[in-house]
Amino acid sequence: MRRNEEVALLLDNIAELLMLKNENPYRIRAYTTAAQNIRALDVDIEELARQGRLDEIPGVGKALAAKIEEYLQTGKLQYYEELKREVPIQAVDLLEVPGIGPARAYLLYEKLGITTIQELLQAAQEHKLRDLPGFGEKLEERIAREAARLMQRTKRLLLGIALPVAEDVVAALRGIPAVKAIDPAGSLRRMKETIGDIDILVGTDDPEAVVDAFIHLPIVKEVLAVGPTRPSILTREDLQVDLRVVAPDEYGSALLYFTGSKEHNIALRTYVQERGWKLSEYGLFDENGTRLASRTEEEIYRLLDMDWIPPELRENRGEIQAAREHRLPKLVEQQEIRGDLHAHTDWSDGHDSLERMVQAAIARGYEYLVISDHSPSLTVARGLTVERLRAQRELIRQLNECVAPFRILQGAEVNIQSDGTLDYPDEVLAELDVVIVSVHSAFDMPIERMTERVIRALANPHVDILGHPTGRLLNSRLPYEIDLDAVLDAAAEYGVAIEINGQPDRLDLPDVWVQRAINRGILIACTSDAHSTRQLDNMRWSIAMARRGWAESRHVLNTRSLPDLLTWLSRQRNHPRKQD
Ligand code: DGT
Ligand code: CA
Ligand code: CA
Ligand code: ZN
Repeated sequence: MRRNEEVALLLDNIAELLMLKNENPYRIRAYTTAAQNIRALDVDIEELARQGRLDEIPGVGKALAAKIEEYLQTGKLQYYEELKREVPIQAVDLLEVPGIGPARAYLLYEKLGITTIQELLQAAQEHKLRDLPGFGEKLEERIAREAARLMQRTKRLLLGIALPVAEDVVAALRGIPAVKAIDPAGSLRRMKETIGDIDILVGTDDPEAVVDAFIHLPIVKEVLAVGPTRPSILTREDLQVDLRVVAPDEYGSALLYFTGSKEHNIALRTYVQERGWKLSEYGLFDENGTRLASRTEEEIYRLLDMDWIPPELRENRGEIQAAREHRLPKLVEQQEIRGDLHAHTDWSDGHDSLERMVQAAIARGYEYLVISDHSPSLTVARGLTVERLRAQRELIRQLNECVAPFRILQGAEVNIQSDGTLDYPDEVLAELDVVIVSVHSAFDMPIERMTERVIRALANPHVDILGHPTGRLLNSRLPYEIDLDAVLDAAAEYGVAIEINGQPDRLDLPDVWVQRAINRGILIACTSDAHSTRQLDNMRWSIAMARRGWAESRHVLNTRSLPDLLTWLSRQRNHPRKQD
């Protein structure tokens, strides 16, 4: 009976849309009547559909039966999608919220200007809905609940939030004797920028002991499922964690399968089938069904004459071919990073003092740290005036005497103004060790102007690094419109490095563009963009994106030693650029 109400709602929505179109009342009633009769059914509508008996429902003729069948099979109804386009409801997204049909969506838009589920949730929480005609307190509460649920469902978790939770679970379970092997799997293991759900794989001969330990972890708020192979919990932070429990001798094939991506799995399986073999979560099998390997991923790849593929590359972007030809990249690793190229202090919008940031960088084993506070036009971030910038330079000079051979470099994160000029005069930029330029304002520009703006900034000979090149904020702001290929061409021509900003909600440059940048010979700057000492650890997420973009150590600027970095910086300043 799972989908009966869903179908009834769909028909109600169609009726309301027809009403808004001033359609014939007779047609409209046909839909509402059918909806009522479906609600009154005491059988599962999917079952009726399977038996071809939908038209036995009172009020459901052949035409309507076909529509219901289309919806049940595809999750979509073409007719409904077209109706939504014809009827002027700005707020079609709201129709996904149970309790809101077209008439109410129309009213919400007319009276309160609401067009998104987020705005709806906010209005409900602020009790703005209860006084609308036909709403009331009860409906307002229901809408708040349903909107919150939908928001949860559509939002993906940031890697930087999900992975630490998963690692806590893994660490807690690793101590249990029954656990023979355990790893985060799925998109987490591939270090994707956002995560749909947290998948963890366990190898054990004693599933009951593992499941029991799992559902009694201190982080558990609610147990969602307790099955012996697929238990699932909700953490105190409301994150869902799914455990997959397999036998130790199938651990490798299960890990390969559950790491994905789906696209990688499919491509790999196709390659295996071409050899007449078979690959599943239970193992690699030959043409006679004999199991050839299943215990480790390495064995499976080896039997396929492939190198082991790092999870970050398993996106079917050429890694299978490369593994067969033994030319996978040797991906950059965090230990190879010699310093951080982008960090803020309490001189602008950071939380910690310059001294503490430096101590924290030294504690991480770095050789250098670039202090890059904001420039003056970013007033919300207390951007540094030229005088304060020079005062900071003096402080850095003094500190450098105490911390040598560690080296503090003075940089700045300089705003690219809307015309592509920079927020400090050239003679001030010339005093800085490192100049990062970023767009922090006027995001809403036609693509040609935005592209010209950024390219013009890169043409300034003092510029070393382009900061967060797309401007996206995961889950909240789309990238601005920009021709990134043209920007990368300019960066390659001018010798400017491109940042992978490690803030968990930025991860900007995105991974696919990293690959395109390094193919053009552009150097990547892996940065934390730390605004506190702890955030220096954002470097991990930046490296993850570099790896997903196939970057090796030689592609990353800050794997260089201090002297090599200084050499690059001085050459960079003399790199020929177009003057305008
Ligand atoms: P997510 O959770 O949306 O961030 O992405 P994944 O990659 O973690 O996907 P998920 O959680 O649906 O499934 C985990 C892994 O299981 C996935 O990466 C590969 C494998 N898998 C899931 N569904 C399929 C499928 O239909 N075919 C194949 N070949 N593999 C699948
Ligand atoms: Ca997943
Ligand atoms: Ca999953
Ligand atoms: Zn910054």
